Amino acid sequence: MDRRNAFKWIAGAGLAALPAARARPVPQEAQARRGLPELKITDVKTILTAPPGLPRTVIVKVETSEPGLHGYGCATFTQRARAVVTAVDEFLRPFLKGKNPDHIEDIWQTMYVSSYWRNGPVLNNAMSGVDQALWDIKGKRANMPVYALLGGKARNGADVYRHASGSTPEAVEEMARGYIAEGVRHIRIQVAVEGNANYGARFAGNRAGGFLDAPSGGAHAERMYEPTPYLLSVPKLFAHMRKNLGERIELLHDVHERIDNAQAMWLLKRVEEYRPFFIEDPVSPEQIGYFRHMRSQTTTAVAMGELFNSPHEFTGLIAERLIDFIRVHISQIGGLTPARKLAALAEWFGVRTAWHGPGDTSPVGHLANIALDVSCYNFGIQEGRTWPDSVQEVFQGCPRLENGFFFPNEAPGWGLEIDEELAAKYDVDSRYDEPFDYHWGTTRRRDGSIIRP
Ligand code: GCO
Ligand code: MG
Repeated sequence: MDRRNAFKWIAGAGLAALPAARARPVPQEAQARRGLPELKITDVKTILTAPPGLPRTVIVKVETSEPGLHGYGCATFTQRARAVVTAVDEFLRPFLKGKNPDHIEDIWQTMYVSSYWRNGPVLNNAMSGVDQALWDIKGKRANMPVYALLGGKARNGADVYRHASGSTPEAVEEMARGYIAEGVRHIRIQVAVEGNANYGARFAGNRAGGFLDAPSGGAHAERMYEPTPYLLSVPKLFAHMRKNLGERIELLHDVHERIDNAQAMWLLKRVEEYRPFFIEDPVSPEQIGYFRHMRSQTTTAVAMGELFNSPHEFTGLIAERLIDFIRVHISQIGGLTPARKLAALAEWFGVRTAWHGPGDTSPVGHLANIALDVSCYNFGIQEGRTWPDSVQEVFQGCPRLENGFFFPNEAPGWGLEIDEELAAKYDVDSRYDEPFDYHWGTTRRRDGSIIRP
């Protein structure tokens, strides 16, 4: 057989073999063999609530064909909560009804590409709500907490950092000492600057950020921010805290991307001597190309990523080892399914996790953070908080914070139940005078130009 004929023969044989191979169906996972009934998703609902202590909060509830078996997931994109509700109620609900909730990976992949355009915050949060609810269901079905499904505990609890802020370094110190007395070992420090609406601390009417006050309104009117006074205040704050708290406490700081690249570099170098645990979001996501330069200039550890939506934003930073902590907001990237992959990717490159855990992450979202914290070897730190009774009555099973550690619930799934009637009583309209949080992007420089964000 010459070469051309041999090729024809191989190609022919291949073609002949194909129809038979195609005709054989790939066997579906046989649930029955494991003694489990085949499940169906019967409904997908949203719970939009704002009990005092939480901003506009969106939870997805997935119900199944097994009576009483349901799951909850965090879909809280508080600034645009109602857009997420619409995406879940009007798109995902009909899309998912009848699907088998056991196939979490397949459902995630299907949701991910089903709009063709992807990686936006609204759809990602909607997907997260469903995804986390499916993990909750899976855990209940397996009679295990979610962390156990992820491989079990690699540590007993997750070290937490708390926020200390104030109008002077002394006030920040006092607040920090309160947390230290409770056993906390990691403190994020933010100090206000008079006349400057910088992030994380207030000074006599100068507010920063968006959702914190409710009802919103007039208080947002004037917010002026200049980078230089802020910049100069940070090393002084670190110096004060190190001098007074010593070396046993870890200190963190969030820049919140309000400065330019050169200022960020100056700051990272200037605070090196105080050994920050990390400096967060030194530049905006638009400037991720700058991390290579920062890396070559400073030993200060950098955390980045709460604003990331897409793998295109973080895979390069991790693979090039340009950041120390990945600080993604789990619902913002689409839920637990992509987050556990991100954690695994980061592990191989020595990047540690510091999942975003602010006030606008629901207790369900915090439980998802903690499930990863305790089960992933490359855990770094968890942003933590506690919840007032008004929240704990709605979200029964909020994570326990003790001695500076967050602990997962031991009950199956997330180990959390929601009082839906009570949730409905804390309706968003009665707490807020506007349907959305419009107050990000309202901080301006002296000359009137907008500050990011
Ligand atoms: C942090 C944050 C948050 C965000 C908030 C935006 O905790 O590190 O930067 O407080 O500002 O989540 O909605
Ligand atoms: Mg932050």
